[in-house]
Amino acid sequence: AMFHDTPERPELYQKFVREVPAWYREAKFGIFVHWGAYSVPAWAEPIGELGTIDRPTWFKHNPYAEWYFNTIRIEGSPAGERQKTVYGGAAYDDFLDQWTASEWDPQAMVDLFRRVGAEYVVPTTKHHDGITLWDAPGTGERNTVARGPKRDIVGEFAAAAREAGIKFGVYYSGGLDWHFHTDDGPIADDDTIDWNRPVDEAYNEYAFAHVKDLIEKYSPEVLWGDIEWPDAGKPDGPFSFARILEQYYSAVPNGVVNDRWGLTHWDFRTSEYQQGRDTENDDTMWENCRGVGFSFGYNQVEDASHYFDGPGAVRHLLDVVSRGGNFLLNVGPDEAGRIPELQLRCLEGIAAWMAVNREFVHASEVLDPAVASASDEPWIRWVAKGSQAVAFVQASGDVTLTADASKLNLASARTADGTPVTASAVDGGISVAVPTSEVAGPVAVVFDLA
Ligand code: FUL
Repeated sequence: AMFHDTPERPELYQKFVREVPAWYREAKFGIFVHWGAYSVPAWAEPIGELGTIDRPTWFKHNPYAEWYFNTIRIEGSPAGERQKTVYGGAAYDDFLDQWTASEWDPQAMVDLFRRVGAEYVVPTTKHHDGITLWDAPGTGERNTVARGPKRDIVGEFAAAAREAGIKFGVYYSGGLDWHFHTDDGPIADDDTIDWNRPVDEAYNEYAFAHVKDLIEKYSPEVLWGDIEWPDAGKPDGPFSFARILEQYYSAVPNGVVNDRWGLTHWDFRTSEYQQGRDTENDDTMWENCRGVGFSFGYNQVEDASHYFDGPGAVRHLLDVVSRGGNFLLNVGPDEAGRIPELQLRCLEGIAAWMAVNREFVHASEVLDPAVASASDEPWIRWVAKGSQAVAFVQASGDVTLTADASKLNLASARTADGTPVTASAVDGGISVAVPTSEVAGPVAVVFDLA
């Protein structure tokens, strides 16, 4: 395989470059889960998508509910005001004890994700608040086994994923840990010195022990790091990230690693909402992530106007897949472990669509642009699946597809269930009579390649 990554990896990490395992390239769709003490207040201002808001405004009015512990410490922030009026200015860690997980059924949750069409699930194991969702070494009582839920949430997710037959990954925030290092105040802008992240040897050994433990206990197929790896762990040494990678790939040969471990190693790049979208053009595999709304952690302020509905989420998935990426859609459960109504409605919409169309998403590939191309009016995205070209069309009636009619077998045109579709060559493409679909969302029009 050819790798033309920008940027160039340091020498120490070059030996880890390898072909991305097929299961991950073919997966196309995964579910992210952000669940934490922040799911108790579950509060943020839904101001918009990451990458579309100026940074000081972003931090002070942060739409990410999982950033609550940071946002409440920003002078004059509405979240800070709310923490005073609703919770009497109580310490953030009180939310750990109020987090019950009382209704959480991990198997039912993961079975739903499987039905939605996800091939992998990636729960947070430690977010920026530093609370671990398993009994992590060195955390004392500040984890979900000793306090709050009193459960090994990571272990229960791993077991449920294996039972459901989908892959299991772990999100781990190595870059930010506001418990380990909070003295310098909150992050209020990008120039808050490198986000005050802990970089020293002691923190590195602490984080190293965590990731080592996650690998040994749960053999995750995805290592999804966030923000950075502590600087002290980047050069070679007994607690370096290189040692973690050696351990990881020998324990989990088909595992994959994302690109948020600083300038070290990655199997795939990441974009988030509108941020980092230039990585989507790399020659490397990439994955876009976002919430159903504007937050990863559950935000009770959001309503239907902020959320994807089922067809909206499906179109986002197809847009990503048609360009060669995977889509990691986040779910934010409430403190009891239920999926809030509007998120559930979105997931059920995706599940209904997938029941008809999944075979054209899973293991599909980017279609040669000489065959056909996408459009927004009407909304059309293409993929290749084996010897077929598939147009996903969000419209019904006579629609013109931008395509080279000589490269497709027009007589073969059909819907997902095999019903014939009338197709004829016209100026600039192919005119097709798209039937009304029984499920909400784009209709698949399938052609054999000529
Ligand atoms: C970001 C984090 O800051 C967000 O809270 C979220 O976890 C997202 C997936 O990554 O960098």
